[in-house]
Amino acid sequence: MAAVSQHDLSQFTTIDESSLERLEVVGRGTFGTVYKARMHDKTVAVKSYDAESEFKAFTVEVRQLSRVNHPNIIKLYGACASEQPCLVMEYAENGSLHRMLHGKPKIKYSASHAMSWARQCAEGTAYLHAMTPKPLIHRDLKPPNLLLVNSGRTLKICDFGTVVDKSTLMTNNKGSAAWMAPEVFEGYSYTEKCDVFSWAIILWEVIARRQPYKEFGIAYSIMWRVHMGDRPPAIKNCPKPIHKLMTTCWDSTPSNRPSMEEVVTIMNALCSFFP
Ligand code: ACK
Repeated sequence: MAAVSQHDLSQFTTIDESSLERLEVVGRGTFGTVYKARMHDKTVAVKSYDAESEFKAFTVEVRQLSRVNHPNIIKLYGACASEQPCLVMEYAENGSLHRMLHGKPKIKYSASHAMSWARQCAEGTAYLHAMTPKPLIHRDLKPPNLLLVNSGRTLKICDFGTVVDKSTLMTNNKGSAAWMAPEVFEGYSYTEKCDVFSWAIILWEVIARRQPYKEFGIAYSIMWRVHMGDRPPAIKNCPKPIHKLMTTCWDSTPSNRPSMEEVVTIMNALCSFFP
């Protein structure tokens, strides 16, 4: 792979590969392999980009992550500009929300935890959408990209390889079918409202404790069903305001969905009922 030039990394802290001691692989993101590592006295996560095809995602991820600073977004410490580029970020000791929701053995959690994760995801995303001069759109919000720290209480959005600013014309299929807004895979240009759609599926998932559309199988059948108007089934005993929020946020028409800022306001009010 072509080495990343110092020019590409000029705005970020560059980290010398020799200061990293890789301990174990913890998983694979949409792009790159993630390792647990030591950097001096600190435990960090190192994301290595293995293939030339992932190089663009690396530069996107480093550029976007270095611009953001929010308690619900994973912190970037720096990047290595070596033959095999990598980025060094905060280590999330409690793994992903996906593992928390669907890992084995099943972990019990309360409705207030579920609501708090969804609220924190909304807070981090609303921050991205409020970035100036242009909103940032994550485009791949889903539980594997939501990490947990602080004994699972604090949620942090990661995997910024697909983030774009709003001026970029976006008609390609980034993201993952079950959380993807229909306008994205239908090939229309899309806005930050695509993140609101993904967020609604996440809200359903944390409350239902099920994986969305598991029964539909492959990505194409999910896209077809969502295009035809299918959505995850109503959750038994789900409080009406939560059901209403979910269904408005996954409306087929993006302009009918609330903004992420409005979602945060609604979630703050709803969370007060789940102490
Ligand atoms: O559920 P996990 O262990 O948590 O598996 C996924 C995998 O890598 C692909 O994203 C894990 N992961 C990603 N970034 C980090 C991080 N900063 N700290 C700890 N684990 C991470 C994630």
